Amino acid sequence: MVASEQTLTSKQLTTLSINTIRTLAIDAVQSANSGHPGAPMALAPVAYCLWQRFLRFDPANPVWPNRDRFVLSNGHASMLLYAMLHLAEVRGVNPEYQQRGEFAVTLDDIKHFRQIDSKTPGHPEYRVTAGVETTTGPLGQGVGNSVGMAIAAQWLATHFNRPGFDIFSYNVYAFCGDGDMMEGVGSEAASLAGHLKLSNLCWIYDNNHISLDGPTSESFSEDVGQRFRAYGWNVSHVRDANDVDALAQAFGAFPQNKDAPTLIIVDTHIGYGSPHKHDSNAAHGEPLGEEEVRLTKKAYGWPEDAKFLVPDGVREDFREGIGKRGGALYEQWAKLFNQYKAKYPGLADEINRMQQRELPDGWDKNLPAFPADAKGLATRDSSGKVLNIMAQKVPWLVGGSADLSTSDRTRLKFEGAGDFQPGSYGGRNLHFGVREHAMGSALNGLAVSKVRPFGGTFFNFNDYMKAAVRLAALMEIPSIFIYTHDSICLGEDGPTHQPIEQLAALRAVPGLLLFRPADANEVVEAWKIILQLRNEPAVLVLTRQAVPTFDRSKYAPAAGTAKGAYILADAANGKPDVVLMGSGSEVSLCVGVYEQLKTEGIRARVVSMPSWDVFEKQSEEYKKQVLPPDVKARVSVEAASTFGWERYVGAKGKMVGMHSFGASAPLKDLLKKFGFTPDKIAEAAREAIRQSS
Ligand SMILES: Cc1ncc(C[n+]2csc(CCOP(=O)(O)OP(=O)(O)O)c2C)c(N)n1
Ligand SMILES: [Mg+2]
Repeated sequence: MVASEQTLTSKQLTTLSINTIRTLAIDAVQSANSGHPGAPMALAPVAYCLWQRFLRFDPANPVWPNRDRFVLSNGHASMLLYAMLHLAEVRGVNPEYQQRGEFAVTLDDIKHFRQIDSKTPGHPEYRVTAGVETTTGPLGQGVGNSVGMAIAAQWLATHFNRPGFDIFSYNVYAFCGDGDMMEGVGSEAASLAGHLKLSNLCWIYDNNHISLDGPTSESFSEDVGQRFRAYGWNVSHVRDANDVDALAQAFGAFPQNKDAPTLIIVDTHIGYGSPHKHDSNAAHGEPLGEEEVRLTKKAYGWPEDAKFLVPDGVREDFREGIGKRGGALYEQWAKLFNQYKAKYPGLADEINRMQQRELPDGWDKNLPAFPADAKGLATRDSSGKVLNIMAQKVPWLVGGSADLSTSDRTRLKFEGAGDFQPGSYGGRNLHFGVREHAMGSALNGLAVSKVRPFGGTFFNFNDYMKAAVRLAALMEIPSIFIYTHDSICLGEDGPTHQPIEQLAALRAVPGLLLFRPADANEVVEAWKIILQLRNEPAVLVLTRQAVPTFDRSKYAPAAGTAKGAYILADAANGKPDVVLMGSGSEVSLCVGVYEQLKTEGIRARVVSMPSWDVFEKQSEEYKKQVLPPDVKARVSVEAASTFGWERYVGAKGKMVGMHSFGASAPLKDLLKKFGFTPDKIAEAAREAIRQSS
């Protein structure tokens, strides 16, 4: 129904705006000849009702720290979000969060849905499009992120709010579908949110009984509402997605619940309005096709030939709704924040630094320098010490473990660190329970909320949360993943717990910075680099067993860690016969062999390589200095898959590494069985020299 603005009742205007969202989605998907129109068509009234009447979001200030967060966890419905961002006239921001006055999503962007370099990629991507709060598409991640966002909101409120100054009071809304409900990470996240009683969290479930393969009755038959009640959620049900008043009632009831998250189950028909809406394939996962586009538009009372039409009155409707309401809310907050700044300058300064991902002054004061020690200590232990010192300087460094904090040393133990639990949302120790995937996803939600998150588990269990680690890299957000028990050297727990290919897998993730420090002082240096990251996630890979602390008066300073790889010990004349290289616990083995070879008159060099990723960023000149091209005799030593070391050892080199899943045994027996002994490594060095000469 398109009529002139003057003649429209408010109900008619609502329908007109909702149908504009729908037809923009239909036209964009048709024009791209790819994408999912069905979910946006069905969810348009739900998004409209939430944004126009409830969402506390100022389109002119999409990075306002106290805005409500909207997450589209069913990211395949991306056109719904793009249509909302366009119609609400949300403004663009650059990576420094400066606003440039332009629109986040123009009509032209919508016409270029899914095209190269557009603001409208196939799935919503954080940092590509202003107003997209997190990257979604891998189902379950968005809802997982939303739990981290809700944790962040509670933590921020408790840390920063003062009487009369509710600086942080925002809610987190996530749209989700059957896929999000079926994915394990969604269930883990829901269970955690229920335990934590995150009453600022509202999921809206698109209950359409269909997923890509067909009706969900083929694969999914539990009572979702009952499941969430059992998790401790408050559950409500809206029987018709087109009943905007019923939706408004459900959204209105959400903030009344003070001690539980809310799930609103909304019954919908995918591809609402299309003539084949009950056909499982129509409007689902593919464009409608020109003929059906016409028929659908006809059913909406739309001009059948109009494309990308935004009828008169629709933009005004959004300006009058979310525009006016959101703008006024922001103005109120800005006034309040000015008074807060005058009264609590220190706290206001913290908020500003967090938004820019800056650190407090003096954040790197009091860092330890570990004295040389042949016995040494486990890098998990030095990391735990450094983390506890740094966390006292950076109040918004918050994190926890997937039930292994006593092992992975992520526990913050200083006075006042506290536990994040219902009723103590200022605590800085998060307890994720045995939920690695939800932990990873929640950490990313915390990171986009500008709280600086870390999370720990055993390295092998990175596999359980890899999808979230990968997304942190894609999103360019500084989540910190701490993994201990980093090799077969963990010992008796055996092959089920011994990581082999994890280093190779994570080194292959673009933009992810992995550090496997060799001793306590490399741990300090790694943490210094990690804490300063703003756009990259980091992985810290740490030992269970003690490793020697090198005598840095004899060997090179640990500051070389900042270059990713550095010459730790060198041939007297700087012209080595052989280069020994490795990371983590195997570097001390290399140093031992270096000393042994010296007594035989063989000049070796030891290169400690805590981070391939950082090393790769160095100049060609530096790289050649560390690994001289004319020295072909090279040996890598790492108690992990050798996959990838070829690039550093070259055709004539040798690789000492793992080719199986390890074994359950005491450390010394494992080292012997798998060849991580000075003799074997020295033998490899001699052979490399022979082969290359
Ligand atoms: C982890 C993951 N697995 C598979 C997919 C592929 N996929 C995209 S949409 C979809 C169907 C999801 O069904 P539902 O959440 O009910 O959304 P609806 O089809 O109802 O819009 C699938 C399987 C995905 N995006 N993410
Ligand atoms: Mg579905």
